[in-house]
Amino acid sequence: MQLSKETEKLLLEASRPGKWVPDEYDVSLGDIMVDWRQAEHADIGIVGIPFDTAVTGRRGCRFGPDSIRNALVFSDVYEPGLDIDLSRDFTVTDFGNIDVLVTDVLGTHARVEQVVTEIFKTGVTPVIIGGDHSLAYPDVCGLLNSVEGDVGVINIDAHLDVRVSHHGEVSSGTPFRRLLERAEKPLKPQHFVELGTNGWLNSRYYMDYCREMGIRVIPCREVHTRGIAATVNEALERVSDGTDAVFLSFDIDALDLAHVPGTNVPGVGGLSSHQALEAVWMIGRHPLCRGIDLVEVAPALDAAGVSSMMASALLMQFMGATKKRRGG
Ligand SMILES: [Mn+2]
Repeated sequence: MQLSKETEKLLLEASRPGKWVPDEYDVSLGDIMVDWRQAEHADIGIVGIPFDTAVTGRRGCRFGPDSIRNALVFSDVYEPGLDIDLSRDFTVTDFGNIDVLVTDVLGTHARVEQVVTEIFKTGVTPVIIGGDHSLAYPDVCGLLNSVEGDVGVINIDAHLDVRVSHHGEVSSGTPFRRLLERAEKPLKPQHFVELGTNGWLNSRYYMDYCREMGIRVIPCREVHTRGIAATVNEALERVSDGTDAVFLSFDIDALDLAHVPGTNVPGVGGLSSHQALEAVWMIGRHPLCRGIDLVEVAPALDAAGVSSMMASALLMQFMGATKKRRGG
């Protein structure tokens, strides 16, 4: 595969941890990864964005990509419940981490948009590891740049992330408003679903904004009441109606704080691990699904590394779903 020389310069090599248990029958993700420069094609392209400068509260998710990658490479490539084996007829590569500008949010977004656009154009399904949620803006722009028509987005998140701004600044609370109000090729409100909104963590002002725009918000309470399958199916129907591609933005704080303590604002009453895995499995298998970003894992705020392990499991689930989507 080839990226332009300018884009290649924006990618830094990620470190590769070694193997723990050398059981020849145990195949982990690290064993099957290929070098994208040598591969003709890949189904999945991992890319990290070590950037948390747009977080307004507790920072630390700039260390998410390497921590999650560390859990990912040790994950076995087979899941008995799904009966999916990623080591067969499936190619995973790692583009490394994007070379961010630590004190420059918009400059970093421009770099991310450039890299992600090119990755989408190769036909690879990107697995983007954040980093803070401001990055959903350049991630979705990358998809918008690479398809003719409209794009649908499901945001699984405890928060709405449609803030006006913090002092006029771009932040981890503003990405979806920026996409909805962007001058050129905006995200259409009817193609956007917020799922998992929960806790005493959101303002009525922003809920009213979503209602007035015609955005479907499925609060986590409704997910618990109606069930994950019914609510995710509804979300998929909406975001795929009249669009060419679907993107999943997954803020780890959508999970209950009992499952994920390692994030800026952990939420009470959030999704369980099982619900989150099922949601990713359903969305990743949809014929229009083109990629995922998983954001806001802050290892320094974590307990025993469980949040990174959870994030890794969700991304493995997404890869399994991608294999299924591609006929594997
Ligand atoms: Mn968020």
